[in-house]
Amino acid sequence: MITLALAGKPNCGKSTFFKAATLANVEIANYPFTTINPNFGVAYVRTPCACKGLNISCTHCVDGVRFVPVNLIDVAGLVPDAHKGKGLGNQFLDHLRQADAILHLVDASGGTDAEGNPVDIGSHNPMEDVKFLGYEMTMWVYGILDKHWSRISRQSQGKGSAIQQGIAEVFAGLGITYEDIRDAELKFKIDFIHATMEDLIPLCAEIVSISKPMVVIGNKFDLAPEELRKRLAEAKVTFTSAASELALRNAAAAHVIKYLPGDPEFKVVDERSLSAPQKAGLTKIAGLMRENNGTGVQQAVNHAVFNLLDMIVVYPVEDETHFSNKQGDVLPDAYLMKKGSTPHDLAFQVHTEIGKGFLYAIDARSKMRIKENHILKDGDVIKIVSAAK
Ligand SMILES: Nc1nc2c(ncn2[C@@H]2O[C@H](COP(=O)(O)OP(=O)(O)OP(=O)(O)O)[C@@H](O)[C@H]2O)c(=O)[nH]1
Ligand SMILES: [Mg+2]
Repeated sequence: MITLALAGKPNCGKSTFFKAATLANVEIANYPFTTINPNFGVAYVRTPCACKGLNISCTHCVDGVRFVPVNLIDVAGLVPDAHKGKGLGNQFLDHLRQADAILHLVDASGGTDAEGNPVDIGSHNPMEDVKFLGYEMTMWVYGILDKHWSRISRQSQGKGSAIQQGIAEVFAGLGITYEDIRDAELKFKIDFIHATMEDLIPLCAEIVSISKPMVVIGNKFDLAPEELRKRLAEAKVTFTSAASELALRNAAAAHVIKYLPGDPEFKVVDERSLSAPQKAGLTKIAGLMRENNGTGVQQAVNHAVFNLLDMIVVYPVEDETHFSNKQGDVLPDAYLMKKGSTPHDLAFQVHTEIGKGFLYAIDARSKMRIKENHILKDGDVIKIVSAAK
């Protein structure tokens, strides 16, 4: 399953975002380093369910909206110079090893200083926070490489290719390959035989950018002064109000409103049941959603999965006539797959044995047999025919 991680300075709203996206009960507070141990949970990407276009009814979506699970991790806050031991240091960045992409939250309201302490709204420039995480992650990778460097150089016996191989092995867990290291060598003109650790910093930055695609999100949009919104928007930062999303999800769970994560608006179920403060709170959130086309939380998760990670949603079925499994359950599974995946890749994702025994696939919409190397499209409903039972 895809894993996304929330990272950023303390107090920018990571745990609030996490709680809104997963409805897990985690601690949220207006001071830095509330979270120390990471929180792990399940969030969802939102996609139109394939049943919509097929005119069939399915029990795995809500009014044609399908939610596909992804893992979400909320880690401790990181401050500038964490790699030198500031704040809690950067040890916990190890929790990001398993993340496929990172949602970097900044406090768009300018109400959190460089160390994560609450300050007056607008008194800190969040643009300063946009760049630092990439640098701290680079220095985290650098620290890992530093630990292995003398062994790698010693064992390479002066052979550049052995050094590249050694570095690739250290970062294999991050999905880094020998070719990635060779490309970086050419790109940054690194002489591995004579390189000092300093010379390897651009390589470390490259390892971060290959292995951890990142999107910057301006949270606390609800409090953000116009000027800061403008500056962040110019830097292509998208906005969220995690606190608003959390309020909406709680209100929806209590049946006070009708709202699906990612909806641009919500509907109050019964106006008369609301207290005056509830009404005022919801009115404020409604205004904010009109400005931002929603609270931004679901949009951020979707952006990470569909744009940063280039995923599509594919539905494997066993019975192509009824778009179901053998028990008649319609569209029982929705899989996130990398763009460019083939039916054979899907077969492996369903089960290794199904993949090994793969014979051919059928496009359930057209009922046509499709080639093994056919490229799957978002929303495809596919029957795999495999020699495996
Ligand atoms: N107004 C507003 N407040 C928010 C929003 N998101 C979070 N907060 C508040 O910001 C404070 C910090 O929130 P947390 O979610 O604990 O922040 P964090 O990034 O997890 O902090 P650490 O665990 O200390 O790193 C809390 O008082 C939240 O209620 C938001 O979108 N709008
Ligand atoms: Mg936290």
